[in-house]
Parts: sequence; structure tokens; C-alpha cells
Amino acid sequence: MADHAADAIENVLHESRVFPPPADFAARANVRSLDEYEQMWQRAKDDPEGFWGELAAKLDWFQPFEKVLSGGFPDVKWFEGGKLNACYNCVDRHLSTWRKNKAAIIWEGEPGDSRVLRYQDLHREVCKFANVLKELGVGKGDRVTIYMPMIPELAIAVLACARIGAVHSVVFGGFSADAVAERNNDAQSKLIITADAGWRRGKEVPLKDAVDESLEKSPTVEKVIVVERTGRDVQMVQDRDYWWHELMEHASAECEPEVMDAEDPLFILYTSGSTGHPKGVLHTTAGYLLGTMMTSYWVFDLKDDDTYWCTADIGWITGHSYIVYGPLANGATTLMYEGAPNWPHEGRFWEIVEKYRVNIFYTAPTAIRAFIKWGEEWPERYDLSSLRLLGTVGEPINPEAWMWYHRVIGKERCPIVDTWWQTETGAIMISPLPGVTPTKPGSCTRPLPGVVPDVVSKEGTSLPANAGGYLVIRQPWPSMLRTLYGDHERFVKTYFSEVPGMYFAGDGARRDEDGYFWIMGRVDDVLNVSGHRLSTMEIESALVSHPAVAEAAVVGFPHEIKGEGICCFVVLKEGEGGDELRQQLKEHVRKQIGAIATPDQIRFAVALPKTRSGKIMRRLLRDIAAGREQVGDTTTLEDYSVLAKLRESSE
Ligand code: 7RM
Repeated sequence: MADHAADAIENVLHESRVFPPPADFAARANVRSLDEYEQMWQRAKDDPEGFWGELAAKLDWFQPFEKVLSGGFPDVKWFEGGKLNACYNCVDRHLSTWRKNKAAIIWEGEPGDSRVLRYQDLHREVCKFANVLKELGVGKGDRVTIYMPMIPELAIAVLACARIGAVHSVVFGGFSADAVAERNNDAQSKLIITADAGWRRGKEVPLKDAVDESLEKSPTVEKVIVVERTGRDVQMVQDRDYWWHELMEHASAECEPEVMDAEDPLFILYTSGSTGHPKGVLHTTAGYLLGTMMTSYWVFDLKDDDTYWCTADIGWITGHSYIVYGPLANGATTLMYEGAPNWPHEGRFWEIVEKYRVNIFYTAPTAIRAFIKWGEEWPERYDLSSLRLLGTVGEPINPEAWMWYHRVIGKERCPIVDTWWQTETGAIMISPLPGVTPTKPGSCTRPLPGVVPDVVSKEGTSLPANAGGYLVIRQPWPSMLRTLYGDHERFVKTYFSEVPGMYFAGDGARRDEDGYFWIMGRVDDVLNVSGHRLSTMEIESALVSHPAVAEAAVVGFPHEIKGEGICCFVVLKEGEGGDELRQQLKEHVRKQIGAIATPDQIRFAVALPKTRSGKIMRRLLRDIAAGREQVGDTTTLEDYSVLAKLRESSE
């Protein structure tokens, strides 16, 4: 953590609009009243074992657990002694109900091809593939890397691993061969599942070629399974590489689920760390499943007749928790889309909403800002009247983007759930309940039942209302990570040593007088301008509220007088920008926030460097603002050309 990230972060954003849940939504919501929510929350805080122990009955157990919670931070165990299987809970248990013929996965390919898998179909495919894995020597506890496009086989592969107790490590399909190799090696993966290629913006992403390259540096990987997706010509190595469809042809559709311990590992998911060496976040079986199942039910208000669409990639935790495990554990219909939001046109998402009559739509602020830039005419062309609930995740959503989402997509009748959580938390932690919580644009509102967050100083003292500080979680929750794979010491140090006795999330936040949380971004992104600690996110929000601006990223750079100066990278909705607009924007920020936040530099850019999950890589922008050559890790960057263009952007 940067040492200037000391005690208080000044809060300069003023937002006073409040949107109560629509009455008709509240009337049939899964959680209906503020009272009900508050009682649940208090009960979970005072008696977590009673609260979670009762909810755990919603899972199917092969053997009941003996103890709900054992130990405390950092080493906790949930549901010790219990035996279950995550795949069984997501698939098999629905087959004995009317849901056997319900759509589990509705899939849309980028070129417009489509498939629907009913729960029975999913069960058959998963069982067959589980047998294929066993046949190739994969067993309980073995690690399997999954490097695939967003096709149904990806979800099938994930569930098949869970079925046989293999630990999946999904590597996002946009990563490089080196990134795959590094993750193979860290996890000591035995097998890798991939495809010949995937479709992205009409072009093939050559996944198998990348796997071949990664294997030169991944000695533990013995076998490769390849799905034929695009028909691209790939090299198949004898006795190492196998076609998915050939293996499946003769596989049996009968496969007993492995009996797993509540605390057996379910998966590893790598997330970037400050050292450049990625962290292998490890989640276990029962707590993760219960957390994702309950939060899907509470936050997305899942009903049996809903078509639910989370636009994330399964290579990201949002896809694990809210495309696969959470929705399927609830017996929901989950939609999966392979491609880009702007291919073959900027209305692609809205076309899909219309085509499948999507009811619940969950996306990221970065996508919403792109929709704003592309113009209202795109969503206006389609019938979005099926939508009843909207969600966001991944970054703070600036009030401007929130209002646009509310007006243009939600037609002012859909509640918006701004969900704060992390790869490490496994499930949503702070979020409105759509039938209960009045929302304020830009705030993720209040903690879910079982989550006890606080805003504290470096010493761990609670801060008063509206003071900015560190976001922490004070009590264990079932879906929390259990370790960083192979590096327990780093786990303890990263999450439990910054603020003694609490889980340190790495985000700055404040809590307002109503107990609402406002996330101010990563604490490493806080600026110290002449002794004032400013959140970059608030300056970005001010910039984006100017009509010419589509997107902005703010970073500090060394400044002789002020300590840190304010450098703003600005993407315009249209046109190039010039000195006049530069002056206007400086004035605009000054008026919105105050003289202390007046930008020193405004740099116009055509795009910002981002991870594929949409997070702005401010670390890289800091290097550029300071005139440094790139030193940091860029393996998670979506589009390398963005960096070259930014270097050229002048002050
Ligand atoms: C789910 C996910 C985690 C980081 C987290 C925050 C930021 C996520 C929100 C948010 C403000 C939100 N997992 N973040 N959601 N900030 N409001 N609703 O994103 O591990 O990839 O990232 O993302 O900084 O610490 S993640």
C-alpha cells in the first residue's frame, strides 16, 4: 500500500438523488421489506452459525456437517464434516423436479448461432465429459486449466471438474501464452481444456496456438482437450492432444458425483497482484456454493420464469459465481454470450435482450460508458420491455452512467443493483436488495446479510460518517477465499496484516449518514495533493458529468510543489479536443469539487488501458504521466495498441 494512503480520504462527491424500489417490484420480491432485511442482517451478525446453518439446508448434502463455523480470521472452516458435490447441487438435483426440461443455459454465439441446454442436456454432457476427464487420468484434487471461448463447453468443463473433484483453474481466453504457462505452472496443472479458436469481433482468437506455445514452458501438463469451434487449422500432437467431440462420442452418460468435503478446494482463480506474479485465489466447496446461491437469490431476485443474463466472461470471478454456480444452484436459466458488445454492430446486447426476452441484466460500468458513447439510438431500436432488474459490477459506477442506465435501459422502472465484491470474497458483499433498498446513484448501498463491513483508519478504528478510509470486513463469511494457492504466507500478509484482526479489501470507501457505502477505488489510487487526500474516482466522476466526456481516468504524478499533481486522461464522445475544451474541463472539475481538485493536466486519448474485465489499469497511466518507461506487468492488458497511442497523447 502506498504510504500516503494514510488515514482519511477526503470526500468531495455530492449526490443527493434517492430512488426507492418500485412498489410493484417490491410486492413480489424475494426479500420484501426493509424490516425483513434488517432483521436478517442483525441475526446473521449476532448469530452467524445459526443464520448460515439454517440456510445451508437449501443445499443437498450427502452427509450433514457437524459444525457451521470453525476458527477465525485468517484460517476459517465452514460446515466441517459435511459432504456434498457442487455439480450435483447445480445440475442433478433439478432433474427430480419439473425443472428437468427447463433451459439451464441459453447460449448465443458471436456469429449468431445459438444453443439451448435443458437441465437434462447439461447433466448428460457434464457426465460424459466427467468420464472423459477420468479416462485421461484426471482425479480428485488434480488441477485442470481451462482456456476457452465463451461456449457451452466451457460451463460443461467447469461443472465436470467439480463433479469429479478436480480443481479448475479457468484462464481468461484473452490472455497470452505466457500468462497461461505461468498459471499452469503455479497450479501444477495436469491437463488443459481449450478450443481451436474463439470468435471475437469477427476474428478468430487462436487459443490452441497459444496453448501449444504455453506448453513449451509448462512441464506438468500431460494432455490437451480441444473443442472444435471455428474450424481453424490447428496442430494436434499424437498422444497429447485430443478432440473433444471424438472423446465424447463413446463416453458414458453415467457418472456418480464424487463425495467432497465441505472444505475441499473447488477452484483456483488467478487475479493480478501488485508484484506482477498473479495470486491464485482458492475457493472451497460448500461455503462458496452457499454464498453464490443465496446472493443470486437475494440480489438478482431470481424467479423460475426469469431469463437472466450476466455479460461477464467465465474467465472472471463474476462469470464463475453469477453465470455458472449461483444461477444453476438456484435452478435458473442463465444466458451466455460468446462475443463482443459491438459486433457486428453496437446494438448487439440489446438485440440479444429482445431475442431472448431477458429479464435480469448484469454488466460492468465500463460497458455502460461504452453504450453511452455509442449513442441512445442503439438501445432505442430494440424492445427492452422484458427487463425488470439491472445490475453493475467491477468498478465504481459514476452517477452520470448510473442515471443513463436507469433512464435509457431501465426506462426509469427497473431497480439497479450496484454490487461490490471481489474475486477473494467469492460472492456479492455490499449491494442493494432490489425490492427493499432505496438506491443512490454511485453507492453500492448496504451490506448483505452475513457481511459485516466497516470503514476504518490504518489502526483499525471505525471512522465517523462520511470520512473516507479503508474498507474492511470484520467477520468471516462462507464464500471467502481460504488461501492463495501455494502461498499461505502471502494470503495472510495481503488480507489480514494491513489492519490487524480484519479482512482488508484494498479499497477506499466512506459510509454516509444512512449507513450507505461509497467505494472510492483501490487505496493505491488515492492522490495526495498538497496534503489533501483525494479519490481519483471522484475527479473522474466530475469529468464524466461534462457532456463532451465519455470516459476518464485520473492518476497522480510527482509534482514539485503539491507533492502530487492531477493528470486526467479523457476520452471524448466525439471529436479530438483542444485547448479550449481542456480549459473548460479544468474549470468544470474546479466548480464541481473545488480548487484543490483542479487538474494539472488534461490529456485527450482515444481509449484507456484496461483489463478485459473492464478495470482501468491506472498503474500504467501513472507510468505514462510520470514519463517513465513501462516497468509494470502488462499481461492482463486487453489492447496493447492503446498504450502506444497514450504515449503520443500530448498535454
Ligand atoms: C467482482 C470483481 C475487485 C475490485 C474491488 C473494487 C472493484 C468491484 C465494485 C467495485 C466499486 C463496485 N472482482 N469493484 N465492484 N468498485 N463498486 N460495485 O470485480 O476481483 O475483479 O475486482 O473491483 O476495487 O476491490 S475483482
